[in-house]
Formats: sequence, structure tokens, C-alpha cells
Amino acid sequence: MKIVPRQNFGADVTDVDMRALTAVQVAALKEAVYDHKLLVFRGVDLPDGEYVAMARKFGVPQRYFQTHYHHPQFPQIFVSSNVPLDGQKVGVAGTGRMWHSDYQFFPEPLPLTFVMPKIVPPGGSRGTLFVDLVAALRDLPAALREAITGTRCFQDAVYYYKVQPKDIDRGIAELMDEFHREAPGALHPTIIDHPLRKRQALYVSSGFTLRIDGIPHERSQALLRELFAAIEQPERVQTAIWEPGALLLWDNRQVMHRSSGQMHGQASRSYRIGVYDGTPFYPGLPVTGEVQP
Ligand code: 7UC
Ligand code: FE
Repeated sequence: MKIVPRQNFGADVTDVDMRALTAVQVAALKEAVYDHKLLVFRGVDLPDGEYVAMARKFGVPQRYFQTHYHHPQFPQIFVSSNVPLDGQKVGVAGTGRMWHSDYQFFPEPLPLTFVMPKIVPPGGSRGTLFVDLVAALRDLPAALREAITGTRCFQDAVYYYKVQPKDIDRGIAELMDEFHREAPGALHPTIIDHPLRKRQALYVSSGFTLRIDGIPHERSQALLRELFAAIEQPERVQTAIWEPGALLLWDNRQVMHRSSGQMHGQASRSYRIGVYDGTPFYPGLPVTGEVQP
């Protein structure tokens, strides 16, 4: 197994057979993803069942709370697709196009995410974009850092609810209430400690972070605007380009991400598996797990 760091953050991993990972290799890859924040594998060819089995070696694969995202045979696979599978609509098209960290809006966020592109538009135009939130915190102006230290933010995904056929003729407020019954949002520290590395990271995103808790609304909006501008500077963004056989693995405690989307009319499909890695997302947060194997 060879791990070659990229510039700034992330690493490319080669010379490893993802179909037959040993416990020693899994342990090394977990260390590597905590170290480098993002790992990119190439030439991986895993049938769906083997993909789930591989992910299970890293922890407990998640079942996304909205079942219409699920792969028809494997509920642990979250399908992002605008292409039918066996003639049927599968998953959801156009997911994750906003900056976010997976399951940030739940009391127990998702530590690790695998993404495997399955249908890739030609020309390297499709990918996943990442920002290192440890570096973004490190580079924050002192006054801004001071203003957010010790605060918590409210995280909510309701504005990204994807309307379904069953929603026809229903009011937006009703759909939002229904979403909030399952996913009411969550408060998390604005700066989180990594449970396994001596690092701190910003834990906000322009997709899901709606407000800083307990301060006047105008102040909260102004601070968040400043934070997002500092975080989303183009030079911070690293793109992992999708190509056939690619597999991404990242640490949601240290990076945020978004999908590049694709050109109108281009086919795209990817399979995500989220993994609970057995460690609290940040120290003090209980691991209740959504421990359905
Ligand atoms: O459809 C989507 O963009 C899914 C998003 C609202 N949530 C992904 C997650 O795990 O946080
Ligand atoms: Fe995501």
C-alpha cells in the first residue's frame, strides 16, 4: 500500500486491493484518512455487495434517513443519480451541490464517507470539491476566531429537501414540518476538537449552518457571512475528479465538500456509503450509533 500526500491536504492511495483488505490495512487506512482528511483510490472495481462489505470493515455503514435515496438491494448505499437503473428511477438526482459536511444536521453526524462514481461524464468535468476546515480555522483572522469561540451553531438541511412525487399539491410549510419531524436539526460547536488527532476544525457550512445560537440574528448572519467567505476562498478548494474506478474516502470532522454537479443533460451516478467509525464525532458527544448493521 502506497500513500502519496497531495498538496495542502488529501492523499492518493495505490497498491492496495480493496476487495481483500486485511485488518492491518484497514487500520492503516483509517489512520491515513484521519491524517490526510481525504483519500483518493483509483482502479477500484467493487460490485455493490462487496462495496458494502468493504465499508463494513471500517465501522457501521449508515442507512440514510430518507429511504428513497437507498439502492434497491443495498439500503446502506446512498444513490445520487439522474440515470434509471433497470428502467426504474433510482436514488435522487443532484444531491449535495451545497457546501456541507454529511449529517451535520443530526445530533450524531457521520464521521466517514465513501463515494464511488458509477457513471461519469467524459472529460474530467465531474467531481467532488473539498475544503480543509482545520486550515480554514488556522487562517481565520483573530477577531473573527474570538467572536465564534465557545459558540454553537444550529444546523438544518430542510432547504435541501428534494420534492417527491407524493408531495404534489401539498404546501411547502407542510413538507418542511414533515421533514423536521424526522430531522429537526441540531446544535454543534462552531469549532470542534478532533477526537483522534490534536486538531481543531471549523464545523460550519453555507449549506446547513443557519445561525449561531444565542446571539442577535443580525450579528449571527454577519459573522456567518464572514466565516463562509473566509472558508470558501477558491484557493482553499481541492477537486477530486471522478473517473471510472475512482473511490473517495473522507473525514467529515475535518473537511466540508460539495458536488460539482454536471452539465445539463449529462448522465451521472454515484454510490455513497457513510460509516460510523466507533468514535464520538467530537469529544463528549455520545456514540449512540444508528447501529443498524
Ligand atoms: O439530497 C441531498 O443533497 C442530501 C443532503 C441534504 N444530505 C446529505 C447528508 O448526509 O448530509
Ligand atoms: Fe455529502
